[in-house]
Amino acid sequence: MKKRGQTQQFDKASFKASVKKHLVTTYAQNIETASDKHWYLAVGKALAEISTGNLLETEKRIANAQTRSVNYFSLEFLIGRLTGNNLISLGLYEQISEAVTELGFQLTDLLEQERDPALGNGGLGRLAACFMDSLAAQEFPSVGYGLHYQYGLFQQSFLNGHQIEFPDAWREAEGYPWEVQRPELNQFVGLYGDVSSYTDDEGQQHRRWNPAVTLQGIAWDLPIIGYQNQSVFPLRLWECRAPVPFNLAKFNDGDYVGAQQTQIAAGNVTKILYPNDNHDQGKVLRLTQQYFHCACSIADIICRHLKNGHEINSLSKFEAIQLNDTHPTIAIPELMRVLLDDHQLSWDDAWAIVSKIFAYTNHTLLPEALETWSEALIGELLPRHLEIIFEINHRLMVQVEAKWPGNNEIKRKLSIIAEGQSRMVRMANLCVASTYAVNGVAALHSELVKRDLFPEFDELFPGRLQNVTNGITPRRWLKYCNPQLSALISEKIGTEWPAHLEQLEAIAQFATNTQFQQRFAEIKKQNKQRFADWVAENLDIELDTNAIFDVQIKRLHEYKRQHLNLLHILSLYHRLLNDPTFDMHPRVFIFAAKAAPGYALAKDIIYAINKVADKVNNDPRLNGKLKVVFVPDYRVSLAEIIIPAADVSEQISTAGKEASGTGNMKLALNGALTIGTMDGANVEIREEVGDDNIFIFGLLVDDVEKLKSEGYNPHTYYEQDSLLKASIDLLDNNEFDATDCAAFSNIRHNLLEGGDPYLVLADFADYVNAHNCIDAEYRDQTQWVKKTILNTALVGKFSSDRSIRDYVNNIWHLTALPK
Ligand code: 26V
Repeated sequence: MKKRGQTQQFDKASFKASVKKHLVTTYAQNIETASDKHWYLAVGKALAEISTGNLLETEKRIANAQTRSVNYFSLEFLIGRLTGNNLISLGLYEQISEAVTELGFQLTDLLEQERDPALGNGGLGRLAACFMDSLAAQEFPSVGYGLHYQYGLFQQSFLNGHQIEFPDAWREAEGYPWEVQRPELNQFVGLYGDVSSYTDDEGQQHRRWNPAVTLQGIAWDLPIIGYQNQSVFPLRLWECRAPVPFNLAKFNDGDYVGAQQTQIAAGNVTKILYPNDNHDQGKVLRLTQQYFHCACSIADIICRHLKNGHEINSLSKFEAIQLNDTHPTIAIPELMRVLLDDHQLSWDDAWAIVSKIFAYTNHTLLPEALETWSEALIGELLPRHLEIIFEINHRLMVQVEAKWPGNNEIKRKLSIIAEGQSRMVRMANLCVASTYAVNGVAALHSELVKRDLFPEFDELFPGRLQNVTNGITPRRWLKYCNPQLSALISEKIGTEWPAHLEQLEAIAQFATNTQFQQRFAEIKKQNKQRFADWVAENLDIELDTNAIFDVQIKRLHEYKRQHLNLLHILSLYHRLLNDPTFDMHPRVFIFAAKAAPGYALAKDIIYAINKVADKVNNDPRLNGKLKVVFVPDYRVSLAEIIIPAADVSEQISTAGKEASGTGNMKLALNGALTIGTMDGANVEIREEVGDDNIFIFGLLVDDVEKLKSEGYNPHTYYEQDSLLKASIDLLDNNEFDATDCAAFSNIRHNLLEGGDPYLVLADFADYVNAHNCIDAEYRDQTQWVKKTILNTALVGKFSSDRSIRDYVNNIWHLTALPK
C-alpha cells in the first residue's frame, strides 16, 4: 500500500500555472492588471484544489475504516481567515511564499486581502473552530455542521465614539475561494403543517408529519486541513433556499397560510448570524435556523450511514453528535422523528439509539442565556417535534417519580416544560434528559453546573455530568500568529511542539538564562512594534513600545467587567493629576469588543471608553504615561496581531460568571501575564503557571454568593474608598464628554442605584492593588521576562488537542484513522 507522506507533494511550476489559470478563467482578470485581491483569490482557489482532493480521499478512508465519527453541531464556527493557516497545515508556507514572490507579490500582502469569515459571535464559535482544527490534526473522523450565513457577525465602526454596525458580506462578490458546493448532498426540510395518524399493512399505528412548507438545504464544504498529515475533514455549512420550482405550486395554492402569517421566506433563513452573545430572545427566525441546521445535518448523517452499507439500528455505533450549547437541541426530537416515522422503529428502539448518540456541552450559567422556546411556537413550526418532546418529558417524569415519589417540587424543576402563563420548553433540560454525557468547559464551571444548575439531574443520572476544560489550537494561536517566538522555541526544543504542546515545558529551563531572556524580550518588543505600527496607520495614535501593553479583548458584557478596567484607568488619571507623589510606568490600555446591537449599557461602556481615550491620549499633563486604544471591529485577524503584543491579559469577570474563557489561554501562551479573578479557566491557568506568575485578585465564587445573600450595597464601598469615589465621580462631571450623551451617567447609575449586579465596586480595591503589583514588577525586567517565559512554557495543557483527546476518551470513544 502507498504510504501517505507527512506533507503535501508540491510542484512550484504547476502551482503557478494553476494560479494564473484561476485568475483568468475563474475570476476573468488579465494577468497584467489584476489586483492583489484577485491574486489572493486565485492563490486560494489553487490551494483549495489540493485540499478538495484530500477531502474526498479522507472520506473514503473513513468509510473503509468502519469506525465511529463525531459530528460537531454548532450554530457558530468562528474560523477566521483560512489561507495562511491552511498553508501551515499543508506544510507549504515557504514554498508558496517563494512561488508568490516569483509571480511578483509578497505572500503576506496577499494574505491581508482575505476577509475574516466571522460566522460566530465569540468564545463558543471560536472554540468550535479550534476543535475542528484539533480533530483534523489528530485524524479523528469528524464533520463540523453549521450554517452558511450570508452575513456574519456585523462589522463595527465608531462614529463620535458610538458603535455603529454594518453588514458583514464575508463572501464578497467573487465568493469565498475555500468553499465548494456539494449538490449531491443537498436536503429538503419541512416546516409548519399538521400531524396525522395512519395504520400500516401490518396493522401498526404510525404518526406522520405533513409539513406545509419545504425549504432546500444547499451543502457547502470548507476544508479542515490536518496539521501536516494530509487528512482533510469537512466543515459542512447549510445554506437555505426556496426549492424552486418544486414547491412553488404549493406556495401559490395558499396551502401554507401559517407560513405566510409568520413571513418565512426561505431566502431569509440563513441570511444573518444572530449577534447576541449570552442572551436569548426567542425569535421565530432563530428557531427556524436551528431546526433547518439540525434537519439538514441529521439527514446527511443518516444518508452517509446507509450509503456506507450500515443498518439504521447501528447508527450509534458509527456516529456521535456533540451539541455545542443548546442551540442545536432540536436535533434530538428530529432524530427521534426520523427513526419513528420514516424508519418505523418502536419508541424504545429509537430511544436506545438517540440516547447513545448525543452529548451536550454547556457554555454558560447566565440565566438570560439559557434557552427556552414557547411551547406554542414549537407546536406551530414543528408540531410533530412537540409531540415527541412531550413523550420524552413524560418518560422523564416517570423516572423522577420513581426516584423521588410524590415530590412535585423536583418534578417542576426537572420538567422539560416550564409551567406558567405561557408554557416554555427548556432546552437544557431536554439535553440533560436525552444525552449520555453533559460537560462544562472548565473545572470550576463544571462543578457549578453540578452544584447550582443541575444538582438533581446529577443525582438522577450519576456520572452523566462531566468536565472537559477548553483549549485553543497552538497552530493558529502560536505558530501562525507569532512566527518569531515559534522559531525561537523550535530552535531550542525542536519542531514537534505544535502537535504536542506539552513539550513547551522544556523551555522553562531557559527562563533564567540571560541570553534567552533577551531574545524572548526582543521578540515581544517586535510584536509590540508590529501592533503599534498597525495602530499608527489605522487609528493615528502613536504608542511607545516601552509602555506596558495591557489588553482586554472579548465581547462587551457587564459580567466581563470592561467597566472595572475603565474605573481603574480613571483612578490612574485622577492620581496622575492630583497626587504629586504618584508615579507609574507608562501604560497602554488596549480594548477591542463588539456589543450586541440591542445591549444599551454595553454600548454606553464602549462610548465611555472611547471618550476617555480621546481625552487621555491628548492630555499633555499626563506626560504620555497613559494611553487608551479601543480597536474597532474586533475579529480573529485582529486578535492575531494584538495577542503576541500583549504584556498583560485582563481576565476580570465576576467569579462564577465566565464559564471558561479562551482568550486567557491565547494570551498566556504568547507570554502575557494574567491579571484575573478566580473564574473559569483562570483557576487552572494559575495551577499550571504557579502563583508567582499570575496576578489573582477579587472575590471567590463563595464570597460573591455570601455578599449577595447578605445584601450587597455598593454605596458602602463608594463612601469608604476615596480613590473609588474619585474615579466614579469622574463618570459624572462632564470631564470627558463634550456632547451631553447619557452614557457616563448610565454607567454610574447602574453601579450605584442599579445595585452593581456584577460587584464592580466590591472588587475595585483589590483590582487596583493587583495593578500596583504589576507596575512594580514590570520595572524589574529580568524578573518580568522570566515570568512571561514561564507562562508560555507552562500552559501546554490548554492545547485544544488535549481537550479533543478528553472528549474522545471520555465521551465520543473514537479511534484515529489508520495511516
Ligand atoms: C447564546 C445565544 C442566545 C441566542 C442568540 C445567539 C446566542 C449566541 C450565543 C449564546 C451563548 C453563548 C455562550 C458562550 O459563548 N459561552 C462562552 O463559551 C466559551 C467557550 O466555551 C467560554 O470560553 C466562555 O467563557 C463562555 O462565555
